[in-house]
Amino acid sequence: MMEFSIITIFPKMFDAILNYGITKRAIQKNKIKINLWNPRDYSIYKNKKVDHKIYGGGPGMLMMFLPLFKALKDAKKKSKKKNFVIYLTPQGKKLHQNALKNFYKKKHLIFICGRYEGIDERFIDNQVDEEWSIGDYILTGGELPAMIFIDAITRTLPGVLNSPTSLLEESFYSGLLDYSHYTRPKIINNLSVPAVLLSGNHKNIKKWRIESSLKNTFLKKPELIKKKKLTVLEKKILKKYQKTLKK
Ligand code: 4FM
Repeated sequence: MMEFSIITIFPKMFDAILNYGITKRAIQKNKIKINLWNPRDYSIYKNKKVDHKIYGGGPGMLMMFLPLFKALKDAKKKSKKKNFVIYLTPQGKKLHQNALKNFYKKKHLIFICGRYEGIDERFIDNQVDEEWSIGDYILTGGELPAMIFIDAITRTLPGVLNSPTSLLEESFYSGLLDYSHYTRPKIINNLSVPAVLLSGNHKNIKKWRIESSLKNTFLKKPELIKKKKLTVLEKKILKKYQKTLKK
């Protein structure tokens, strides 16, 4: 079981992963546990204040050290497992499918979700193990990024998915985009499923999927083709496809 603790002033936002889909089932199956800690519950200040103006001036408010620190202390105390503290910020290392390897070995991940203009630097420097980002854009808080991390990590854990995807199989690792997929019905709005996929000929289906994967990559992310060392078969299929484009 992997444990996630989240320090957030908006714990109800996490209903989105607690109550739906595969993350909900992973909780029911004891694959993951999610604990929520609200810094507001730990504020010693008037009206349970957790933020304050920034020293030196300037617009906006910062989250204060003490409510975060007290919430973090309880989050650590409540679990016997070795913890690892992550602050979610656009300044962190960028999340990528490959980076998930860093996390699924950890027993207890603690996510710090900031709001307002940020958090006191002393908390980052002294309480946070690593800073991580979900991408180069600015959100209003770390809650959505925390949910994205938990969702992406959870689906890599053994026994969580119904049809386990070997990590090696996933298109990210092959260096190409996935092939196209179709389901019932065979014809809809006069559009049919490629005949080879209904033929039962597994050798031809395999070839079609390699071509589909190369075609999708060529059309949507051609830079990946240049980066990847193609096999002899892939080169042959790609050349054949590119000839059909010139005609
Ligand atoms: C972070 C807002 C801290 C306020 C944010 C505070 C983000 C990202 C992000 C916004 N986090 N990847 N992009 N956070 O925008 O991880 Cl206090």
